[in-house]
This record gives sequence, C-alpha cells and structure tokens, in this order.
Amino acid sequence: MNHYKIVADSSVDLLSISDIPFASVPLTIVTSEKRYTDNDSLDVSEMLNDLAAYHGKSGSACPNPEDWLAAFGDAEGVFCLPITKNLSGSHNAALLAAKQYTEAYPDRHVYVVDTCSTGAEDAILVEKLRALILEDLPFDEIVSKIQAYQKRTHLIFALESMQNLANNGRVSPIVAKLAGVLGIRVIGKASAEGTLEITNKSRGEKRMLADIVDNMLKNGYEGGRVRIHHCENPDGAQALSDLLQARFPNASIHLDVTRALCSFYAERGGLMIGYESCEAK
Ligand code: X90
Repeated sequence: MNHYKIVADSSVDLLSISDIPFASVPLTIVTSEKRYTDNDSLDVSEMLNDLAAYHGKSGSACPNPEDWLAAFGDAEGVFCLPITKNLSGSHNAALLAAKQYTEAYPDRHVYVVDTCSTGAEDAILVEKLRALILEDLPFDEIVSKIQAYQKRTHLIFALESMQNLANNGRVSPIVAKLAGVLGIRVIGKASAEGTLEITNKSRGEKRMLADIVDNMLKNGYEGGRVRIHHCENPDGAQALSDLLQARFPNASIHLDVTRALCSFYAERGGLMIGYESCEAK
C-alpha cells in the first residue's frame, strides 16, 4: 500500500482512525488563566466547567505551519484537512506547511482539502479519504474523488448558545442574541463558501429535531451516511438518530462527541451533523 497519511486539525473531532496513518493537529482554547490544547489528554468536560465558571475573555488559536509540518512526518502523500478558511487561519497555515514540505521533498505530495466546513462533515471526509486510500488508488485519483465527494457532503448545526461565536467575531451579536433566549435553538449550516448561515430558529427540542430533518431532506438527504457530533447532549443526538433511522432504516448513523474546539464554539447542548446527500445534488 502507498505511504499516505491523513492529517486533520482537531476541529474534525477525531483523535485517531484505524488502519491508516493519521494525525490530529490541535487548535487551542485560551483564557487569561489557562490554555487548553485540543488533544487526547484534554478533559473537554472539565474545560467546559472551567469556562462556565470563568467570566473573562476567551478565544481560540489555530495551529501554525510548524505544527502542521511536524504532523506530516515523513509521509509520501498527505491529505490535509483544516477547518474552513473563512473562519480560521488553520487552512492558510496548512498551505504554508504544504509548500515548505514539497519544496524540501519534491517527490512528496500534499493536498490541502478546501473543506469549507468543520466538525462532523470534515470527519465524513476523513472517513472517505480513509476508504479511498484503502482501495490503493493513486494520489491524484484520490484528490479528484474527494473533490467530487465534497459536493455531496453537508454540515448542519443546532446551537443553544452562540456566545463564544459572537465574542470571537464569528457571528454578529444580533444573531447570537437569538440563541440566548431560553428554549430557542438556532439551526444553521455551513454555506458553500464555508461560512455560518442561519436557517431556522426552533422552539423546543422536538421542533429543533424536526427542523434539522427537514433541512436535511431539502438538501437531498436520502439515507446516506450521517455523523452526529454532540457537545454533552447524548439524548439530543440519540433522538435525532432515532428519527432519521425510523425514516431510513438502512442509513449508517454514527454518534460522537465534539472535542475542545467545536465544544467551545458549539457550547453545551450543541449538535453538529455531517451528512451525505444523493448523487445528483
Ligand atoms: O482559528 C481559530 O481560532 C479557530 C476559529 C474557529 C471558529 C468557528 C468554529 C465553529 C465550530 C460552530 C458551528 C458550526 C459552524 C460551521 C460553519 C462552517 C462550531
């Protein structure tokens, strides 16, 4: 098999995958008291407790090119997945690392996926890349296959609070206010450009779940792969999974938890759903 490696930043919520060399490059959450490195030794729940009790400024920082470079190791071919370039410098840092890597080793390849998304959708892209690598395809063919596949993957999210997104300039304070009302969940999606686009305000969990399913169906969901990542909301994630499974008994639905970066921005209760639409859409 080819010596390929998948390297994603920690916004994809994956610490490891099976069979294929993989590295997760951590983003960090920063307060005036502490730095939280989004790696496997971080207790995310403890971080959320700290943040709930803390009233100062908090923010995040993306990896630098050196961090990406170190994660590439000595792979012949690297598939690199940073969070959408429209919300973070991670993508740019990855591009710089890719340039340095291929200048230093002209016979190696790096493809930086323009994910235009994050979290559960990017995790689906990682799963697809893993499958393509296991098929033993040449590097360029994997690149064109993942580009085509990306047209069929989507991200939808439901948030109970958008405080951290607003505090860090990722959504307007007016939008964030919608999510501040008790019982209201703001539903949105990753736009084609990889920005955050609000689609619904839903009152109550039942309405929220129905609105998520509705959005997915409108977007061409027909029973393909789904990943539901939740920030300390296993019941919400399970309820959504049950609704989808009742409608699409053969759908492969995987539940997981958000790691630090997505937990910081999606906040407690948040759901992030990555899914595949049918071929034509
Ligand atoms: O560089 C950095 O410091 C990272 C900044 C990341 C900012 C936004 C992360 C959002 C994660 C919130 C809901 C999903 C929005 C998806 C839009 C593409 C989770």
